[in-house]
Amino acid sequence: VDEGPVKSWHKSVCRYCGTGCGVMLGMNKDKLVRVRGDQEAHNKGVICIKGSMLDSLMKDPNRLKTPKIKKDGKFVEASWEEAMSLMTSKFKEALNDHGPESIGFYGSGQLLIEESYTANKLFKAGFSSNNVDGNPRLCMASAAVGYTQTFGKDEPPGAYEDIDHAETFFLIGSNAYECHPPLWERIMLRKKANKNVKIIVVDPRKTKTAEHADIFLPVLPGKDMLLLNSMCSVMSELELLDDDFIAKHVSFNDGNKKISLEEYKKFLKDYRPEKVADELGITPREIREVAYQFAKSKATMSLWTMGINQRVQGVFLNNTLNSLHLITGQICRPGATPLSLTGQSNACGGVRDTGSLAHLLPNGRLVANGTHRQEMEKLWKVPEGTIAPKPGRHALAMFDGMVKDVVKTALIMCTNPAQSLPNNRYYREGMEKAFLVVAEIFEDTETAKFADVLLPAALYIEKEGVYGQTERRYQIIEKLRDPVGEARSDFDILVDFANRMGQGNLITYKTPNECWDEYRNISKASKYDFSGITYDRLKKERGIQWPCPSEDHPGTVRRYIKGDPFADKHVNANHKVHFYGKPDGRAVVFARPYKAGVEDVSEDKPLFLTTGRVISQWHTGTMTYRISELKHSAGPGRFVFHPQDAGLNNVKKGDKIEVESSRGKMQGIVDISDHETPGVVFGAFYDAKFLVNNVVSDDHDPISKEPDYKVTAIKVKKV
Ligand code: MGD
Ligand code: SF4
Repeated sequence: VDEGPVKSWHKSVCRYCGTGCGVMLGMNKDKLVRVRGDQEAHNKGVICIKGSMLDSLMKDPNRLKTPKIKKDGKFVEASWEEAMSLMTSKFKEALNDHGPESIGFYGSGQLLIEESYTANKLFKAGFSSNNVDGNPRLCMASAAVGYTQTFGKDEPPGAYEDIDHAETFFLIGSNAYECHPPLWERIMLRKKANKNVKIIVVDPRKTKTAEHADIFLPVLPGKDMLLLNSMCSVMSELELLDDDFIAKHVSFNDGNKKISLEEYKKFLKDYRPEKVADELGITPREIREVAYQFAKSKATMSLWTMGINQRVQGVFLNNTLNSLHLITGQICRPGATPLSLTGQSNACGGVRDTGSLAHLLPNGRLVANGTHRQEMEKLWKVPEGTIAPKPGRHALAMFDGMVKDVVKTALIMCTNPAQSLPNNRYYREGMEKAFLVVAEIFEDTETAKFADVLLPAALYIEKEGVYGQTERRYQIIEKLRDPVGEARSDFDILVDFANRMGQGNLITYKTPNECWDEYRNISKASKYDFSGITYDRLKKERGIQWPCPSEDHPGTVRRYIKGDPFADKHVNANHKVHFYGKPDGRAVVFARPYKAGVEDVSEDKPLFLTTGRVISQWHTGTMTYRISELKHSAGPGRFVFHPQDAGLNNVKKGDKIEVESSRGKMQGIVDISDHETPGVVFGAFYDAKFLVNNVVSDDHDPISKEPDYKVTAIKVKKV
């Protein structure tokens, strides 16, 4: 439908992924009619196919427009008054009868910062319930814990700008070509501009990213710890360590206590390439080559995402990636840095920075730390002892609590766990049992089906607030039109809910801007200080990177060096780096052993199943799978085999098969592609008719509690 010419252009941010692309939105009155990349933003005008079709999303006629309440198994329209009263009475009932641990909030890295901040404050300081978690647990938790353990602070030291300076790119567990296309384009531009640039890709799949690599290491799923430790061991053996950097800025730890450099080197001996290469499925020579390139390059940048985070050893992998940079001094210089790419638009700013996970409090504080609780109680002006000392339930534990009838009532916002959680059938039992309030933009999502109360949410430019992406950059989305029907922003829903629950004295702000001002002032009391980032500035500038302690501060591109307000007073010509997250100013290199996964192939289950995204689809497809061009581009969900495995299993394209894992069975259709590697079957999770998470294991990292979506052992049979 042609909705007419553009009458005005507005700068905004794409709502989908953590690249956080700046977009220009062409409006005709209240209609979004054109989208293009913002030339002045960090992405320099480049956007991907999903972002370029944001106008189609906003045009969708099938939005949820009124609240609904489930009666006798069917949804019936209700007024906001009826829906909110029922929600309030159910939460009050659970709190009175069963206490704070019987309620929960399950949020999203796509909610605005003001929304996650409000939910977190309301539940932790209003209801004394730490059962606040969300989908970033499935996505970024291992990276967040990894940074915190290594540097003492979450969020990366470097930035996208480092891409323009790097000489070696080490991409591990990242399919940037499909999942962060503008960043991939920036890497390719850098390669074109400098003939010395080398791209190393480590991935069990021969992805489009891998196709462009100078060196591609197709390691077997679940084994990367062997590779990273082996690279460290080569660096140690060949004396590629940066002794000066180590002496000034690094300490070593075995997970329990400090150890010496010599002890660390001894630990690495078990990982000599000759000892581990076979198990990795590559050669010792390849490991040596990659280690040498990493250490000797003028500037090495590591980029990773879910292939590393969504793993039972996710935290150890993150620690060790950081360690590779620390022992070689490939850090805190332009182009030399670790940079974990974020999955969602606001997982960093919205959830990690606001502390909206079960074990966190705002700006890097921990629930389990008494001083941190007291600090937040003071800042939030609630009596000492209000915040419960025990971390709440992480994502899987929250839904497990529903299965076990311990979590009785929950609010789910901006996420679709009935499709996105692993071992899906099990957690759906919990969704069936608990009283669920679901705020959604569409009625037909898998999770909406389990709602007892369904609330219509405003989408994207129907509301206002801030997103914070991968590189600590905060950017604003301005409201450009009213919500459809009776929809309300998640922020308005939360503020209304707070008032109805008698928490009007806690949630005193009424607008996102007032909420932002409270939060940015609170940030002053931390090393995240972004008090200088006002709505006014965000409306004029193309995002600002924190720390940013005053309104005339330009923001901080790289942390821990000159220019970072918290490092400034500690650095000088002789001592250029200061890791202020640690009391001794030293980042920690951990000796982290490899542990064989529970999910390994065997005679009974001879194939690995790995899962993830495709370029044209966003997560569970609720928004992108209804846009015909994007749906057509992705096609229906399939089990994708390498031709060799297809032959061995006697299946061909289009065949119906049954896949069985330790978690259950499901049927699906076969596709064949030589982008897969022998032994590995791929399944994307965007298609609700192909619920791959029915067979994906819910084993998770014991520290970050992030599930391992990447390694499930399966067997297949034709049906
Ligand atoms: P989304 O599709 O992003 O998936 O999983 P989910 O968060 O469950 O869900 C967002 C929902 O919010 C949609 O239903 C959308 O319609 C709704 N929505 C959109 N805008 C708004 C709004 O403004 N307000 C409200 N209230 N609702 C809105 C993502 C999760 O999936 C993540 S983060 C990861 S990293 C995991 N990855 C993964 C994987 O790699 N493999 C497999 N097999 N499963 C995975 N699941 C995880
Ligand atoms: Fe949007 Fe991500 Fe695509 Fe950029 S890369 S346009 S942020 S989906």
